[in-house]
Order: sequence, then C-alpha cells, then structure tokens
Amino acid sequence: MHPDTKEIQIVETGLRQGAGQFAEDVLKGLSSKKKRLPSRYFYDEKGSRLFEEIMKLDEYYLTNCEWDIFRKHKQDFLDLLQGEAFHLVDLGAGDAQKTRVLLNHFSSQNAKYDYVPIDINRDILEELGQLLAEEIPGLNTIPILAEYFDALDWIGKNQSGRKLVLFMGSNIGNFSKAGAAVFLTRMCRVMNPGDLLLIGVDLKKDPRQILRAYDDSKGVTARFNLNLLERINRELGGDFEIDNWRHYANYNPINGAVKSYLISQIDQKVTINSLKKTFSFDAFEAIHTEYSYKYTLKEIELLADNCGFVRLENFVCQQAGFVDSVWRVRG
Ligand code: AVJ
Repeated sequence: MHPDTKEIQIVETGLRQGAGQFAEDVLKGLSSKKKRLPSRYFYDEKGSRLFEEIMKLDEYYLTNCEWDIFRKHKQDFLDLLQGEAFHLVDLGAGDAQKTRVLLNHFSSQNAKYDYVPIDINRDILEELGQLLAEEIPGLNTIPILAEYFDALDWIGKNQSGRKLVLFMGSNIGNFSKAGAAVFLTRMCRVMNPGDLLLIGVDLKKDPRQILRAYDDSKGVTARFNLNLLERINRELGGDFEIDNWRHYANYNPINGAVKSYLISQIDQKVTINSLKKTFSFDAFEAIHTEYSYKYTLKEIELLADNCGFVRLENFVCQQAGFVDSVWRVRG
C-alpha cells in the first residue's frame, strides 16, 4: 500500500462467495437437465473489467442513457430529500462512475448525507473508497462487502434515518419477474416509510436495438459471457476449451426477457477437478447464463405498487427508452 493511502474500513456481512459456494452452484447448474450457470459469477476481476468495457459501447445504450438522466436530474433527486439528512445507499456500486455524478453534485450543494456503497468485490470497494477519499475529501463513505439481501438486512438493523437507495443500471433485470417482486418486497421491508428507492429499468423497445446491446459487434459481450467458463477453469480446475463455445443471446418481446447462452459447438466432455466430475455436452447444447428483463412503464408502476411502494416520479431517457423511477415506501 502506498504510504499515504488511507485505510478504508469495510463492513463485511454474511458473504458466502467462497470457492465453496461457487463450486456448489456450478455443480447444481451443470447437473440439471436444462444446464445453467448463475449470472452473479460473471463479476470476477476479469469479468468486472469486461463489464466496464461493455458500458462504454454505443450499442449498450443503457449506461449512456442513465448517465444522461443523472446529469440532467441530479438536483431533482436532491430536491426529493427536502433538505433532510440521508444515507445514499448504492446497491452494486462497482466503480460508482454514475453515482459520482450525484456525489459531486450533492457535496457541492453541502447536502447532509453519507455514502454507503455495497458490492461483492472487495478490491472494487477498496479502490472506490480510496478514490472517493481523494476526489471528495469531506464525504463519509461506509462501504459494505455483501450480497444485496445481507446488506439490506444490515442496513435495516444498523442505520436509522432517511435513505435514498440506488438500484441502477437495470440490475433488476437479472431477476425473473417473480423474483424481482420478491426482492423488492424484501427491500421495502428493510426500508422505513418515507425512504426512497431510485431504480433504473431498461424499457421494452425495438427488439433489434435490444438484441444489439447483448450481442455487440466488437464481441465484448461474448467475451464477458465466455469468461464464466474461464473462471471455472481458473478457480475450480475446469478444462473448458473456450474455442468450442459460442455466445448466443435472444430477446422475447412478449415477456421482455433477453436470455444469454453459451452454446457447445461440438460433442464434448469437460472435467472440473474440484468437483471431481465430468460433464457431457451434445453439439449445440446450451448453458443458460443470464436473464436481462425489460419492462414497460405500466409494468414498473404495477411492480412498485405490488411491492409496497408509491411511484413518485419517472425520469425517462426518451431517445433510447430507459427510466430511473423514484419510489417512496408507503407509510
Ligand atoms: C449489469 C445486469 C444490468 O443485464 O444488462 C450486460 C449485465 N449482460 N451485457 C445487463 C450484462 C450482458 C447487465 N446488468
């Protein structure tokens, strides 16, 4: 560590991200009849960097849209707190690129708040703490190393006072529609009446535009998806031959689901040492790796209502169809 870097205190709660959990989930997913791997394992060191690259692609319009919304409405977000002190809770903070637009603005306006970034990657949280200590010296940052649910439980028990919870980037899309309702209902329970949730959701739009975002011309998304197999090789001693696999994404305009897959190009067997198992794949058999659900504004309205929230305001990026919707916990 550099001599004058500041030691960042990280709160750690309930993380079960060890190799044990990864192994267990891979075993379960590859042993099931319809093979699958959970998308939460995309984000190791390499995967997190690849996702940052995806966010810079024009074809991946989601990030640029949300960025525009934040720049345009940062004061509107602050106005929603009506001058009260608050905790700015950032679920899945990552490098907080977009959040920093808000942090810089809130701090320049002397807002009374502290910043609570939550992530499952310790290195990323440390880098973020370091960076913020330099960029916004007066800011009180309390990083939490945890899964969403564990973090929410911790916040419910340890932090009183008003909260503005950020759940950006259409991360809600990774949940099934039923799963999203369960998650948001639970989130609502650990929030207090009057607390706010700012949720970024990708909207249903021209199916071709959606598909291009998940099958970009530079193949970054393909590498992001394939990295899941590389991670199994690295961490669990797998012998996946990456060239024998292809990324494939499709979009179902009825239910709004983008589904991403890895397709076996040939009949093949793969051994994973730490599982002491060999898996067989037929030619063109698929492993399902991710859902990225899209919503209509009406569906978002219903979701808020079903989960215990009142929708306060929608900040919409018109040209590309993305919304940051602000909800208040029903009192
Ligand atoms: C970070 C979950 C919002 O689903 O759009 C990007 C991840 N997957 N390209 C998304 C992702 C493929 C992304 N989320």
